[in-house]
Amino acid sequence: MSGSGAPDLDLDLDGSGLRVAVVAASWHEVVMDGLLSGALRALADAGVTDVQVVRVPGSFELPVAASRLAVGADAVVALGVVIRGGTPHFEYVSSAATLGLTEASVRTGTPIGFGVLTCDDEAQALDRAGLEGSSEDKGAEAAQAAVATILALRAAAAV
Ligand code: DLZ
Repeated sequence: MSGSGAPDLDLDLDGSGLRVAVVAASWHEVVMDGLLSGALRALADAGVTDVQVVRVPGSFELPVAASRLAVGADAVVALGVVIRGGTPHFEYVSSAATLGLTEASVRTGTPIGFGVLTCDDEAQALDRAGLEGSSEDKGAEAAQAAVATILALRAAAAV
């Protein structure tokens, strides 16, 4: 999956007054630092001032934390990095995070921005982490997606 075709969500986002929770895993520290910084920068750029950051051990723990936080927040941003190793663990952790976050979002009705990188190696993850030299900023994109979705739902009077 490539980043080409991604929309410019940051142009007109007005997230003032929103409560946003950011749940971030802790594996792969340098990449996570980039994702978290990108998400916080994007939220600040959108005028979101009520931001709660919760760190969990790994990406497997993201869904339960996002699910709880979704109850008291307008939107949630979930951040993690899963890097393929030599065992099937990658598939289990990646799909648990993906399916769990989808389920949490649909069940609670709270948008959850998906900022979980699933990469073959660390170089791929660094290239998407919003760090100096990265070509993509997936933490920022996930935050913008979460804010854009709750704003779209509010504009449609769906929430
Ligand atoms: C165990 C594990 C492994 C092997 N790799 C990663 C990873 O690349 N990224 C990540 O976020 N978490 C990893 N974990 C930890 C699991 O997500 C989880 O924290 C543990 O299995 C404990 O429940």
